[in-house]
Amino acid sequence: MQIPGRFADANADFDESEYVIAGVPFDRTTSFRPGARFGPGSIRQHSWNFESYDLETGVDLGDLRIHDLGDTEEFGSSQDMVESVRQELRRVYRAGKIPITLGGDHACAPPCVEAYPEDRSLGVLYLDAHMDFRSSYLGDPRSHGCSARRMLERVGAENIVVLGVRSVSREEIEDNRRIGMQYISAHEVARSGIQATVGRALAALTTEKVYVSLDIDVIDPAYAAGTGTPETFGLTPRDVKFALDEVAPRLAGFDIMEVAPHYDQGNTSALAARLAREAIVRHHAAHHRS
Ligand SMILES: [Mn+2]
Repeated sequence: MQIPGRFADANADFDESEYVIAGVPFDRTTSFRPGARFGPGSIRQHSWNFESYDLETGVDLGDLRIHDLGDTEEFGSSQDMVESVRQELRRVYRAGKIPITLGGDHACAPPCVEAYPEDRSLGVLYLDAHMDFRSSYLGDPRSHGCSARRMLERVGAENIVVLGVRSVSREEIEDNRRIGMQYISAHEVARSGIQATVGRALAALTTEKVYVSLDIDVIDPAYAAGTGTPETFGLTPRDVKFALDEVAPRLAGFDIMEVAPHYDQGNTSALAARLAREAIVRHHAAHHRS
């Protein structure tokens, strides 16, 4: 079988679509091992592994209006990438659609939030092993080590919660004593359970709409080794599924970043594809009850 280049079940054209897939094959700010630029293609390829019918909701992805924009153009600097992603996603939000962006390193995520209409408030659920709270990293304020900080500057400290973090520098923690970004560590998730911690995170986000940024490394490398900066003591795929299921009714947009497919046998790409489908199905089920 020849696997098509688009995301599975993305059969709608842009104008009629409700969900829009976009790939950002950019990984030039990767700090450890590279390869996330191959994430969008691999996630798309693995999306064809799954049935279009969803057991839990009864939703059939084949009935939904999903469009695949393809990849944003190849970029030079991180600033070029930021401009290009913003421009692409502004069009998606303006048309009232939900973008699902496939990275790319985590530097590709802040422009997805920055593109959201300025006159509307937005919460962010940031799922990541790392705090990504440096004001600048290796001379680049658009590095993937700064992504939560850039988003916070856009939405306000009260409107972002980091969940699953277990890696942070002293400087980030000290900066955050002053700034006050809310976070729940992976250790706290293990202690208190995913239900309680996701409940707390979503209660803290008081905006109607929530953007979800998923760095695949929030999941333990035992399940998701195909990533650039693996960190042990992570969440399980099921934990992340639970978080997505809970937040989906409020979903404004979603991204999956840092899938670097060459470090495993496709497991991480398949997981990412399945989680993208989960978010779509759950959002649809919450808003189109039959
Ligand atoms: Mn990370």
